Amino acid sequence: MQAFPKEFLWGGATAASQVEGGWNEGGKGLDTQDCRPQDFTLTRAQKNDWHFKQMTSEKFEAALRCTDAGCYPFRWGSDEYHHAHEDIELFAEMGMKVYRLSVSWARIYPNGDDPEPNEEGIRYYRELLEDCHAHGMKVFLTILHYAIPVHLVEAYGGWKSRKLVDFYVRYAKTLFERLGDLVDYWLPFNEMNAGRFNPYNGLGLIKDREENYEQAIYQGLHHCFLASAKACALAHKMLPGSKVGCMIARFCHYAATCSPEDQLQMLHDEQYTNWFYTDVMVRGYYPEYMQRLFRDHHIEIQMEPEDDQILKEGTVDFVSFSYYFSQVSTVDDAWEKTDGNLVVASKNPYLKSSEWGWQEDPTGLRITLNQFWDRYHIPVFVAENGLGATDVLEEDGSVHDPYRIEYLRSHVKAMAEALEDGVDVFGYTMWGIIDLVSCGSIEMSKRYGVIYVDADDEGKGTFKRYRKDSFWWYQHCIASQGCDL
Ligand code: BGP
Repeated sequence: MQAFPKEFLWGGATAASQVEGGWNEGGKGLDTQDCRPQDFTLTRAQKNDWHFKQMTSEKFEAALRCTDAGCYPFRWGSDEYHHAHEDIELFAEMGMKVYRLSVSWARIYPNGDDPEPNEEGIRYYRELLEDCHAHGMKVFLTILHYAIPVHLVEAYGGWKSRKLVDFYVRYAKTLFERLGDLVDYWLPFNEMNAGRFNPYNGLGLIKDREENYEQAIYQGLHHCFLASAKACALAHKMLPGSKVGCMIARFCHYAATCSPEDQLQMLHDEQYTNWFYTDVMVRGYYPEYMQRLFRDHHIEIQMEPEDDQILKEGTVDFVSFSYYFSQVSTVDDAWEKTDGNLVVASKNPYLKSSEWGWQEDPTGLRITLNQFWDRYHIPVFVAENGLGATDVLEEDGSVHDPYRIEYLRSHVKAMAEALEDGVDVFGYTMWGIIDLVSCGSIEMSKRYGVIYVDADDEGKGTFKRYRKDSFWWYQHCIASQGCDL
């Protein structure tokens, strides 16, 4: 197989809320992820039930009152807050070229709207990023990966308030000023389309508090687009030559049949769940097809006269996405369903599914890469890809995870094919390079890492790190430039 280019960025990805822990240390404020509870008595099926995962004001207010870690797994994560140096050393041992991580907004601005940043938080990230560089790794920094300071939800109602744009820009500016010399790639928002498929994670919206939920979602998204564009323009101004990207959770769709209705459904699914978001951030304006959707759903986004210009001036340098599975588009409501990344997906009989029902499809990654490149012709980055599975830590400290190796191998091969197809894909950060709390199912036992963390769903354990078999596989993959898989 053709080698990946020498400068290809092999790496791993995490998010502060899922890996860091230290929820009430170093001056950190409480954020929206710290407030998502788990019920440890539920079965897996119950935990994954959509209704259980939905945030309600009752749950949210209970979380605000809870002053210990309680039943809130994001409050302890994988305790990277106390293991950062050790983790960086393990990443470097693997030969990783880049670490994708996020900053916790509430660690820098505990309430989100504070006039001054929290110096202790800045110090924590400076040391962490310096450590990456000392180990020869580049830094890919996500400015906002879901966790919003709770005060912004309580006082302003989350992203539906335009005030958040200014608070976010102040936060981003602080990062550019104080960490700018240590960051190689910037990502203003993780999975922009989450605002639509998971409005609590993406926008800090709580459904039962909204009179018109759909309206609040698109208004909130508009503010996120503005914030992203402003951050992008500001980074380019403050840090000349800086690279700023956008990201979505990629939902790869296949029409269930060749009936024109299913084909049209596929077109709409692609537009509404994927392209809308990248079209705005790459091209700098709202695509025409969304006007139809807004009209049909009586959505009126409040925009200011300067907004067109803001979007136009804040377009990105590269496009990135998370990719885990593909799904089927159909007009048949009775079509069999399965789980997907915070969504319910239609089942594809040609694919096998993970333990959590996500349909594994490496070819979909090749298709996705081709589609992004064809559509935008700007560099493409695979910001997340990986397999959540149950792993077993053996007595001798080993973890045998051939299923993960197989998943990663097939997806790296698909990426190699896309390179051959002519796609300018410049990096790959495997998701959950180290075990962390699952975003969707709020549990540790859905493990993604090539590094095992000895902690259970309730946060009990030593938090000691162990190399899984996939650790050695990835090390070899990187060393051989993806040639020997
Ligand atoms: C993406 C998120 C991540 C991550 C991943 C896996 O949507 O950006 O935060 O968690 O999905 O999802 P899960 O943890 O639900 O298995």
